[in-house]
Amino acid sequence: MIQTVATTPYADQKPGTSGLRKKVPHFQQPNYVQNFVQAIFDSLEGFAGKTLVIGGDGRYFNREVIQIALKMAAAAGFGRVLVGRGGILSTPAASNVIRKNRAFGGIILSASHNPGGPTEDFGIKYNIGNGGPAPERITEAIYARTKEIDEYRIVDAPDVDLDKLGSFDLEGMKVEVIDPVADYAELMESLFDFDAIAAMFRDGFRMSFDAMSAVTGPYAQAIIETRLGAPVGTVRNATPLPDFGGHHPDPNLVHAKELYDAMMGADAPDFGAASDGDGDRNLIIGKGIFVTPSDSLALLAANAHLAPGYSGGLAGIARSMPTSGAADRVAEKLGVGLYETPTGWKFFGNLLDAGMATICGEESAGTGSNHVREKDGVWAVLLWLNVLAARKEPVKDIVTKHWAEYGRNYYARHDYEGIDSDAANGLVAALREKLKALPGTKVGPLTVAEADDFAYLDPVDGSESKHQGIRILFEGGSRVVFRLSGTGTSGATLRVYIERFEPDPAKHGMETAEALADLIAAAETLAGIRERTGRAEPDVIT
Ligand code: VG1
Ligand code: CO
Repeated sequence: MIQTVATTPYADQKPGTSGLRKKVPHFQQPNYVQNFVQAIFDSLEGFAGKTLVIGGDGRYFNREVIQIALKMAAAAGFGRVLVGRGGILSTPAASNVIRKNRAFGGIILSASHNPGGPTEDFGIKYNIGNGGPAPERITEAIYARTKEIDEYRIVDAPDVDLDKLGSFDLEGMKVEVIDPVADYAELMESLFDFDAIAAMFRDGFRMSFDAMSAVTGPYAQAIIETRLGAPVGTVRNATPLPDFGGHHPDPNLVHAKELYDAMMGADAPDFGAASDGDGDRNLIIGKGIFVTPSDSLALLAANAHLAPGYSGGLAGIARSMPTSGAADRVAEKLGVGLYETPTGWKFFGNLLDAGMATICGEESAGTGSNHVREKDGVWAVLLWLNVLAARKEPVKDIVTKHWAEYGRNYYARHDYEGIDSDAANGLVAALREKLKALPGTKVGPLTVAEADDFAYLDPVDGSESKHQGIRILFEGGSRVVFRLSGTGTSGATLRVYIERFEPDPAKHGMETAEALADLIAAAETLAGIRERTGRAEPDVIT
């Protein structure tokens, strides 16, 4: 029986960089979830009788929202929903399920790298039929709809048992509870040389994968331990927990510090990796060397041909604007296109669909390819393993040789979290105002060459996205980028991206902070971070 329930709009359901993210108690307000889910369905056309995919990263509130979404999908007229057992699907696995089953779209429940638990974060996002995040045109339609919604529809039925594989009827809609790992593991096996990687493990190669008590545990165990034969225990924190064990499932040097320390120790394994809450990010650390995500993108692009799935070469490389230019020189050498997009995976979808790019990446530990339409943490780790198995060299040697060949991009991101929103907006507005006057100005030893507010014109569909970050480029190719996060849930987060290109191999051994010191000082001078936000230091440096 379909019930139509009257509701009133919430004013704050604007999707950010990756869906709608709020604190759990915020989502628990009456009809907050129902309004947003109905707004998604109201913004779509032609899905009657078609398939929807639903899954999440297992965080607190996941199961409750899945039941609501299932009952609303049935009321909306979907013919079938595929849902991961236990409500679990990593973001890249969900993308794969959508593509493989030619589903109409999918709803992914996650706040990614943000903490989980009763007072922490939750999120909902919609993915389209290509398996990728909805483009801005759709997220804007959803937001517009949330502002005028006055009713939602839901079937009156008992909850679906999410822990039993199989097919169930939900008021005329078929619900299939599927194994969340099987299809994904099969896809990985089709891309990489599992025999070579397994042989490397048999020869004593040691690895540590930290799943951070988040969604990748079951994926990494099934693939790395079971299929590739790495010793049991290679995957740590492998059970997805609703609160991620109280940790912040963000694979960076701050939140994965234990792994980092282990990798810098005398008895370090050969290779360390971690993933985030929903499994789309990756952290790569070799024995004694952290690989920045921007370098990892460049290295993977340069070596991808060593994996069977990419032996035919790359069509092109895409990176988000704040990501370092390391990949640009790889693209140049390969003679393929390099595309610079705004932050967020949704901007890669068109390039991948059009066959213009094969590998994409972001400085925020996201790397992926045309195998799905999301960034993919486990995929990046497996591609690294494939490269290591083929080259039979330590990570450190591979990285330093890469720098010697292409030059090194020293890179850091400074995050100022939970700052006052007005102060953050004021800082960006002030920078925007002086952009025109900046070229030619001296800031310490540096001279500004160009300054702009990044805008993107999608080469495939002609859509335009403005105000995607303030770029200040200095003579000699260094730069500082300022932008506000679109994924935070309290106050504002200012991200300052700092990059310096160093072609001379004799100067590749510096500490990053030392190499970037002039730029860090220039960022402060130009933006007045301390004065405007009251913060003397960033909260997180990655
Ligand atoms: C951040 C990252 C961005 C990433 C996004 C979603 O966005 O900077 O590169 O695509 O998170 O990743 P923002 O707007 O906070 O800078 V995830 O793993 O949170 O889905
Ligand atoms: Co994520």
